[in-house]
Amino acid sequence: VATTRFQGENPELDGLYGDLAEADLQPLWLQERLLTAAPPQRSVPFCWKAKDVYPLAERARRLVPIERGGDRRVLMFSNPGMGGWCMATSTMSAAIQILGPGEIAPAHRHTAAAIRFILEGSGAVTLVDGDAIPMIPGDLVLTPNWTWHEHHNPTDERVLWLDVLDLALVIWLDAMFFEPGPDAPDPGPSPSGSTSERRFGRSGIVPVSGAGGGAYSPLFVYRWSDVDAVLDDILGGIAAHHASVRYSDPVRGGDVMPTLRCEAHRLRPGGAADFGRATGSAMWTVFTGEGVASVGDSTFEVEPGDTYVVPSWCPHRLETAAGADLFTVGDAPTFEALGLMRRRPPDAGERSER
Ligand code: 1HN
Repeated sequence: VATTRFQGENPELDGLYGDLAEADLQPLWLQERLLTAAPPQRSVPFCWKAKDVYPLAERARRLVPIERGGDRRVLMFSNPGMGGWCMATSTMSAAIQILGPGEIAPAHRHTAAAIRFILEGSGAVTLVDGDAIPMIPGDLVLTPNWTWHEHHNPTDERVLWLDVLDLALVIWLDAMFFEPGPDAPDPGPSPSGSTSERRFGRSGIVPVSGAGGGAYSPLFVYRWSDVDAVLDDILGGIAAHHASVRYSDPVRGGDVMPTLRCEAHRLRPGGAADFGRATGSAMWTVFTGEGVASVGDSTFEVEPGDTYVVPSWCPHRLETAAGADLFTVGDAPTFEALGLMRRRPPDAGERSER
Protein backbone atom coordinates (compact mmCIF):
# COMPACT_ATOMS: atom_id res chain seq x y z
CA VAL A 1 0.00 0.00 0.00
CA ALA A 2 1.45 3.35 -1.02
CA THR A 3 -0.53 5.44 1.47
CA THR A 4 1.17 6.93 4.53
CA ARG A 5 0.85 4.86 7.71
CA PHE A 6 0.24 6.61 11.01
CA GLN A 7 1.10 5.31 14.44
CA GLY A 8 -0.24 6.68 17.74
CA GLU A 9 -0.46 5.54 21.36
CA ASN A 10 -3.92 4.06 21.30
CA PRO A 11 -4.10 0.52 19.81
CA GLU A 12 -7.70 1.01 18.74
CA LEU A 13 -6.83 4.24 16.92
CA ASP A 14 -3.79 2.58 15.39
CA GLY A 15 -6.13 -0.15 14.18
CA LEU A 16 -8.26 2.51 12.50
CA TYR A 17 -5.21 4.16 10.90
CA GLY A 18 -4.04 0.78 9.64
CA ASP A 19 -7.44 -0.01 8.12
CA LEU A 20 -7.66 3.49 6.58
CA ALA A 21 -4.30 2.94 4.89
CA GLU A 22 -5.44 -0.47 3.61
CA ALA A 23 -8.50 1.26 2.12
CA ASP A 24 -6.31 3.96 0.49
CA LEU A 25 -7.74 6.67 2.75
CA GLN A 26 -5.85 9.38 4.64
CA PRO A 27 -7.02 11.29 7.73
CA LEU A 28 -6.92 15.02 6.95
CA TRP A 29 -6.27 15.80 10.62
CA LEU A 30 -2.79 14.26 10.36
CA GLN A 31 -1.73 15.94 7.12
CA GLU A 32 1.01 18.49 7.44
CA ARG A 33 1.94 21.22 4.96
CA LEU A 34 -1.39 21.03 3.19
CA LEU A 35 -3.26 24.09 4.44
CA THR A 36 -0.27 26.37 4.89
CA ALA A 37 -0.60 30.03 5.90
CA ALA A 38 1.43 30.99 2.81
CA PRO A 39 2.67 28.87 -0.12
CA PRO A 40 5.59 26.64 0.76
CA GLN A 41 8.08 27.32 -2.02
CA ARG A 42 9.08 24.45 -4.20
CA SER A 43 11.40 26.37 -6.52
CA VAL A 44 13.95 28.52 -4.68
CA PRO A 45 15.62 31.82 -5.64
CA PHE A 46 18.48 30.90 -7.94
CA CYS A 47 20.65 32.47 -10.64
CA TRP A 48 22.33 30.88 -13.66
CA LYS A 49 25.33 32.96 -14.74
CA ALA A 50 26.17 33.40 -18.41
CA LYS A 51 29.87 33.00 -17.62
CA ASP A 52 29.16 29.46 -16.36
CA VAL A 53 26.41 28.44 -18.79
CA TYR A 54 27.70 29.76 -22.14
CA PRO A 55 30.99 27.79 -22.07
CA LEU A 56 29.04 24.61 -21.19
CA ALA A 57 26.65 25.30 -24.08
CA GLU A 58 29.66 25.72 -26.36
CA ARG A 59 31.07 22.37 -25.19
CA ALA A 60 27.68 20.74 -25.85
CA ARG A 61 27.70 22.31 -29.32
CA ARG A 62 31.05 20.69 -30.11
CA LEU A 63 30.23 17.29 -28.60
CA VAL A 64 26.52 16.71 -29.22
CA PRO A 65 25.20 16.81 -32.78
CA ILE A 66 21.55 17.60 -33.44
CA GLU A 67 19.75 14.62 -34.88
CA ARG A 68 16.27 13.16 -34.92
CA GLY A 69 15.40 11.99 -31.43
CA GLY A 70 17.51 14.75 -29.92
CA ASP A 71 15.95 17.65 -31.75
CA ARG A 72 17.17 20.42 -29.53
CA ARG A 73 20.53 21.28 -28.00
CA VAL A 74 19.13 22.72 -24.83
CA LEU A 75 20.62 23.03 -21.35
CA MET A 76 17.68 22.98 -18.95
CA PHE A 77 17.89 25.11 -15.80
CA SER A 78 17.28 22.71 -12.94
CA ASN A 79 16.15 24.64 -9.87
CA PRO A 80 17.75 23.14 -6.72
CA GLY A 81 14.33 23.24 -5.03
CA MET A 82 12.69 21.06 -7.67
CA GLY A 83 14.12 17.77 -6.41
CA GLY A 84 16.23 17.02 -9.48
CA TRP A 85 13.42 17.68 -11.97
CA CYS A 86 14.72 19.83 -14.84
CA MET A 87 12.32 22.71 -14.14
CA ALA A 88 13.23 26.28 -13.27
CA THR A 89 10.03 27.04 -11.32
CA SER A 90 6.95 25.10 -10.23
CA THR A 91 5.23 25.98 -13.55
CA MET A 92 8.01 26.77 -16.04
CA SER A 93 11.08 25.29 -17.68
CA ALA A 94 13.88 27.60 -18.73
CA ALA A 95 16.96 26.80 -20.73
CA ILE A 96 19.78 28.01 -22.93
CA GLN A 97 19.71 26.72 -26.49
CA ILE A 98 22.68 26.91 -28.84
CA LEU A 99 22.83 26.36 -32.61
CA GLY A 100 26.10 26.28 -34.54
CA PRO A 101 26.67 27.65 -38.06
CA GLY A 102 24.53 25.84 -40.64
CA GLU A 103 22.63 23.80 -38.06
CA ILE A 104 18.89 23.10 -38.16
CA ALA A 105 16.75 22.08 -35.19
CA PRO A 106 13.95 20.19 -36.97
CA ALA A 107 10.21 20.84 -36.79
CA HIS A 108 8.01 19.64 -33.97
CA ARG A 109 5.07 20.85 -31.95
CA HIS A 110 3.80 20.39 -28.42
CA THR A 111 1.06 21.66 -26.15
CA ALA A 112 3.56 23.47 -23.95
CA ALA A 113 3.87 27.10 -25.10
CA ALA A 114 7.33 28.64 -25.49
CA ILE A 115 9.02 31.99 -25.73
CA ARG A 116 12.56 32.66 -26.89
CA PHE A 117 14.59 35.70 -25.93
CA ILE A 118 17.62 36.06 -28.20
CA LEU A 119 20.91 36.60 -26.39
CA GLU A 120 23.72 36.13 -28.89
CA GLY A 121 24.11 35.95 -32.69
CA SER A 122 22.08 37.66 -35.41
CA GLY A 123 20.32 36.10 -38.38
CA ALA A 124 19.13 32.70 -37.22
CA VAL A 125 15.51 32.01 -38.15
CA THR A 126 12.65 30.33 -36.30
CA LEU A 127 9.75 29.08 -38.41
CA VAL A 128 6.45 29.24 -36.54
CA ASP A 129 3.72 27.38 -38.44
CA GLY A 130 5.88 28.01 -41.52
CA ASP A 131 6.29 31.75 -40.88
CA ALA A 132 10.01 32.56 -41.05
CA ILE A 133 11.21 34.93 -38.33
CA PRO A 134 14.76 36.30 -38.46
CA MET A 135 16.07 36.81 -34.93
CA ILE A 136 18.45 39.38 -33.50
CA PRO A 137 19.55 39.84 -29.89
CA GLY A 138 16.83 41.28 -27.67
CA ASP A 139 14.00 40.00 -29.87
CA LEU A 140 11.15 37.98 -28.33
CA VAL A 141 9.79 35.10 -30.42
CA LEU A 142 6.64 33.14 -29.54
CA THR A 143 5.89 29.53 -30.34
CA PRO A 144 2.39 29.16 -28.90
CA ASN A 145 0.66 25.93 -27.85
CA TRP A 146 0.63 23.36 -30.70
CA THR A 147 2.32 25.56 -33.33
CA TRP A 148 4.95 23.87 -35.48
CA HIS A 149 8.40 25.28 -34.91
CA GLU A 150 11.93 24.71 -36.16
CA HIS A 151 15.15 26.71 -35.96
CA HIS A 152 17.69 27.37 -38.73
CA ASN A 153 21.06 28.97 -38.35
CA PRO A 154 22.21 29.99 -41.85
CA THR A 155 24.89 32.31 -40.42
CA ASP A 156 28.54 31.52 -39.81
CA GLU A 157 28.43 32.25 -36.09
CA ARG A 158 26.82 30.42 -33.20
CA VAL A 159 23.47 31.67 -31.91
CA LEU A 160 22.26 31.34 -28.38
CA TRP A 161 18.94 32.13 -26.76
CA LEU A 162 16.80 31.68 -23.65
CA ASP A 163 13.85 29.28 -23.95
CA VAL A 164 11.04 29.47 -21.39
CA LEU A 165 8.04 27.13 -21.55
CA ASP A 166 4.96 26.55 -19.39
CA LEU A 167 6.18 22.95 -19.35
CA ALA A 168 5.91 22.05 -15.65
CA LEU A 169 2.35 23.39 -15.57
CA VAL A 170 1.33 21.44 -18.68
CA ILE A 171 2.88 18.25 -17.31
CA TRP A 172 1.20 18.74 -13.89
CA LEU A 173 -2.10 19.19 -15.68
CA ASP A 174 -1.59 15.94 -17.66
CA ALA A 175 -1.97 17.95 -20.86
CA MET A 176 1.34 17.21 -22.60
CA PHE A 177 1.16 16.19 -26.24
CA PHE A 178 4.13 16.14 -28.62
CA GLU A 179 4.42 15.47 -32.33
CA PRO A 180 7.59 15.37 -34.45
CA GLY A 181 7.45 17.14 -37.80
CA PRO A 182 7.95 15.61 -41.25
CA ASP A 183 11.33 14.02 -41.90
CA ALA A 184 12.01 16.13 -44.98
CA PRO A 185 13.53 19.41 -43.79
CA ASP A 186 11.72 22.62 -44.62
CA PRO A 187 13.20 24.36 -47.68
CA GLY A 188 14.29 27.05 -45.25
CA PRO A 189 13.55 30.62 -44.42
CA SER A 190 11.83 32.72 -47.04
CA PRO A 191 13.76 35.85 -47.98
CA SER A 192 10.73 38.08 -47.42
CA GLY A 193 10.71 37.68 -43.62
CA SER A 194 7.72 37.10 -41.36
CA THR A 195 4.12 37.38 -42.61
CA SER A 196 2.96 37.57 -38.98
CA GLU A 197 5.23 40.56 -38.44
CA ARG A 198 4.18 42.33 -41.65
CA ARG A 199 0.46 41.95 -40.83
CA PHE A 200 0.38 42.44 -37.07
CA GLY A 201 3.63 44.16 -36.21
CA ARG A 202 2.62 47.77 -36.92
CA SER A 203 1.35 49.43 -33.81
CA GLY A 204 -2.35 50.17 -33.72
CA ILE A 205 -3.14 48.52 -37.04
CA VAL A 206 -4.54 45.00 -37.43
CA PRO A 207 -6.21 43.23 -40.36
CA VAL A 208 -10.04 43.25 -40.12
CA SER A 209 -10.32 39.70 -41.36
CA GLY A 210 -7.87 36.89 -41.10
CA ALA A 211 -6.00 35.41 -38.19
CA GLY A 212 -5.99 36.81 -34.67
CA GLY A 213 -8.52 36.97 -31.86
CA GLY A 214 -7.65 33.45 -30.73
CA ALA A 215 -6.06 32.25 -27.53
CA TYR A 216 -2.61 33.61 -28.40
CA SER A 217 -1.03 36.57 -30.17
CA PRO A 218 -0.98 36.34 -33.99
CA LEU A 219 2.23 38.40 -33.85
CA PHE A 220 5.06 35.92 -33.27
CA VAL A 221 7.95 38.36 -32.93
CA TYR A 222 8.52 41.53 -30.90
CA ARG A 223 11.62 43.53 -31.85
CA TRP A 224 14.04 44.90 -29.30
CA SER A 225 14.39 48.07 -31.37
CA ASP A 226 10.69 48.83 -30.65
CA VAL A 227 10.96 47.96 -26.96
CA ASP A 228 14.08 50.10 -26.68
CA ALA A 229 12.36 53.10 -28.27
CA VAL A 230 9.35 52.95 -25.95
CA LEU A 231 11.45 52.49 -22.79
CA ASP A 232 13.60 55.40 -23.89
CA ASP A 233 10.59 57.58 -24.41
CA ILE A 234 8.99 56.73 -21.07
CA LEU A 235 12.19 57.46 -19.15
CA GLY A 236 12.80 60.58 -21.20
CA GLY A 237 9.54 62.11 -19.99
CA ILE A 238 9.64 61.36 -16.29
CA ALA A 239 11.88 61.72 -13.29
CA ALA A 240 11.42 58.07 -12.22
CA HIS A 241 14.34 55.74 -12.61
CA HIS A 242 12.40 52.68 -13.68
CA ALA A 243 10.29 52.07 -16.82
CA SER A 244 8.61 48.88 -17.95
CA VAL A 245 6.58 47.64 -20.91
CA ARG A 246 4.43 44.59 -21.43
CA TYR A 247 4.37 42.60 -24.67
CA SER A 248 0.75 42.31 -25.79
CA ASP A 249 -1.50 40.58 -28.30
CA PRO A 250 -2.17 43.30 -30.93
CA VAL A 251 -5.74 42.05 -31.51
CA ARG A 252 -7.03 41.23 -28.00
CA GLY A 253 -4.70 43.52 -26.07
CA GLY A 254 -3.98 40.94 -23.36
CA ASP A 255 -0.91 38.87 -22.67
CA VAL A 256 0.91 37.25 -25.58
CA MET A 257 -0.23 33.76 -24.57
CA PRO A 258 -2.77 32.40 -22.05
CA THR A 259 -0.12 31.03 -19.68
CA LEU A 260 2.84 33.43 -20.00
CA ARG A 261 3.37 37.16 -19.48
CA CYS A 262 6.41 38.95 -20.92
CA GLU A 263 7.79 42.36 -19.97
CA ALA A 264 10.91 44.46 -20.43
CA HIS A 265 12.28 46.71 -17.69
CA ARG A 266 14.82 49.52 -17.81
CA LEU A 267 16.58 51.02 -14.81
CA ARG A 268 18.54 54.22 -15.08
CA PRO A 269 22.07 54.32 -13.66
CA GLY A 270 21.74 54.46 -9.89
CA GLY A 271 18.10 53.33 -10.12
CA ALA A 272 16.14 50.76 -8.16
CA ALA A 273 12.79 48.99 -8.42
CA ASP A 274 10.94 47.21 -5.64
CA PHE A 275 8.37 44.71 -6.87
CA GLY A 276 7.09 43.51 -3.51
CA ARG A 277 5.74 40.01 -3.81
CA ALA A 278 3.13 38.19 -5.87
CA THR A 279 1.89 34.67 -6.36
CA GLY A 280 3.28 32.99 -9.47
CA SER A 281 6.87 32.64 -10.54
CA ALA A 282 9.02 34.50 -13.05
CA MET A 283 12.37 34.29 -14.84
CA TRP A 284 14.42 37.49 -15.15
CA THR A 285 17.21 37.86 -17.71
CA VAL A 286 19.67 40.72 -17.97
CA PHE A 287 19.97 41.96 -21.54
CA THR A 288 22.37 44.86 -21.01
CA GLY A 289 23.97 46.59 -18.04
CA GLU A 290 24.38 45.14 -14.57
CA GLY A 291 22.60 45.06 -11.27
CA VAL A 292 21.99 43.49 -7.92
CA ALA A 293 18.79 41.47 -7.49
CA SER A 294 17.41 40.58 -4.06
CA VAL A 295 15.01 37.65 -4.16
CA GLY A 296 13.79 36.45 -0.79
CA ASP A 297 16.94 35.94 1.26
CA SER A 298 19.22 35.66 -1.77
CA THR A 299 21.25 38.35 -3.50
CA PHE A 300 22.54 38.00 -7.04
CA GLU A 301 25.01 40.24 -8.83
CA VAL A 302 23.82 40.01 -12.41
CA GLU A 303 25.34 40.75 -15.81
CA PRO A 304 24.19 40.30 -19.42
CA GLY A 305 22.93 36.78 -20.10
CA ASP A 306 22.40 35.96 -16.42
CA THR A 307 18.96 34.56 -15.59
CA TYR A 308 17.40 34.29 -12.15
CA VAL A 309 14.18 32.91 -10.69
CA VAL A 310 11.67 34.78 -8.58
CA PRO A 311 9.57 32.01 -6.99
CA SER A 312 5.97 32.50 -5.93
CA TRP A 313 5.46 34.93 -3.04
CA CYS A 314 9.16 35.90 -2.80
CA PRO A 315 9.96 39.60 -2.32
CA HIS A 316 11.95 40.94 -5.27
CA ARG A 317 14.04 44.07 -5.56
CA LEU A 318 16.50 45.28 -8.18
CA GLU A 319 19.12 47.99 -8.08
CA THR A 320 21.83 49.07 -10.45
CA ALA A 321 24.84 51.35 -10.47
CA ALA A 322 25.45 51.46 -14.24
CA GLY A 323 21.86 50.99 -15.45
CA ALA A 324 20.24 47.84 -16.80
CA ASP A 325 17.73 46.42 -19.29
CA LEU A 326 15.99 43.20 -18.29
CA PHE A 327 13.52 40.83 -19.90
CA THR A 328 11.09 38.87 -17.75
CA VAL A 329 8.60 36.09 -18.37
CA GLY A 330 6.22 34.72 -15.75
CA ASP A 331 3.09 32.67 -15.22
CA ALA A 332 0.87 35.57 -14.00
CA PRO A 333 -1.89 35.08 -16.64
CA THR A 334 -2.55 31.60 -15.28
CA PHE A 335 -2.86 32.90 -11.73
CA GLU A 336 -5.13 35.77 -12.81
CA ALA A 337 -7.38 33.50 -14.87
CA LEU A 338 -7.79 31.12 -11.93
CA GLY A 339 -8.40 33.81 -9.30
CA LEU A 340 -5.12 32.92 -7.57
CA MET A 341 -3.23 36.18 -8.13
CA ARG A 342 -2.35 37.88 -4.87
CA ARG A 343 0.03 40.82 -4.60
CA ARG A 344 1.72 42.54 -1.72
CA PRO A 345 3.31 45.87 -2.56
CA PRO A 346 6.67 46.64 -0.95
CA ASP A 347 6.46 47.86 2.66
CA ALA A 348 2.84 46.71 3.03
CA GLY A 349 3.63 44.71 6.14
CA GLU A 350 1.54 41.56 6.46
CA ARG A 351 -1.47 42.90 4.59
CA SER A 352 -1.85 41.62 1.05
CA GLU A 353 -4.08 42.89 -1.72
CA ARG A 354 -6.42 40.52 -3.48
C1 1HN B 1 11.66 22.84 -27.02
O1 1HN B 1 10.82 22.22 -27.85
C2 1HN B 1 12.47 23.87 -27.48
O2 1HN B 1 11.53 23.89 -29.63
C3 1HN B 1 13.31 24.51 -26.60
O3 1HN B 1 13.26 25.10 -29.31
C4 1HN B 1 13.39 24.15 -25.29
C5 1HN B 1 12.67 22.72 -23.46
C6 1HN B 1 11.90 21.70 -23.01
C7 1HN B 1 11.04 21.02 -23.85
C8 1HN B 1 10.93 21.38 -25.17
C9 1HN B 1 12.41 24.31 -28.90
C10 1HN B 1 12.60 23.11 -24.81
C11 1HN B 1 11.73 22.44 -25.67
